[in-house]
Amino acid sequence: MALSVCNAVINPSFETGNLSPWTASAVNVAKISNGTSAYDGDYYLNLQTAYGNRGNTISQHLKHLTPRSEYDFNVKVQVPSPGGVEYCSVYVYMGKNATIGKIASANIFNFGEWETLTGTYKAKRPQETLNIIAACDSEDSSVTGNVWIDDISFDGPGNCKTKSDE
Ligand SMILES: [Ca+2]
Repeated sequence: MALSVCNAVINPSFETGNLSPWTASAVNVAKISNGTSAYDGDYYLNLQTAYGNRGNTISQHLKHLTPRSEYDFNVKVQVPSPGGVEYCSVYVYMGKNATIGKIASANIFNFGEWETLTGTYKAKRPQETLNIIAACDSEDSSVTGNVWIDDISFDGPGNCKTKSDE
């Protein structure tokens, strides 16, 4: 039997209209928005970055991963408008150590268009935590930015999640 490839992320495009089962690093910084601006479907995540050019993070505990298998990561990101920031960055990593667990990163200098961020990751355990952190850079440390996120995939072999897991 051929192994099927499936997305280990639940609510990958925010089409439930809620953040769950994603969690955010701070209260009220991760808002699900509805509109024609979405890259995929009707909803996307509007993640507000933190003061002082620092980041905010969304995380999801992935299940049913196949250790030692290669996974392909994809996410669509957009900085909708400058709003006083020079650029924003998105950094994706697995687990608690952002250096060891790095999957992908990008600086975003263009505003108002979706960009694709991709990476690969070799699973280490059946369950790992995916983290996506967004930060924006401004000379004014009182400025926060906004990064939109949509259509997240972490595709790998086998052990696809079943409906009962959602
Ligand atoms: Ca969506």
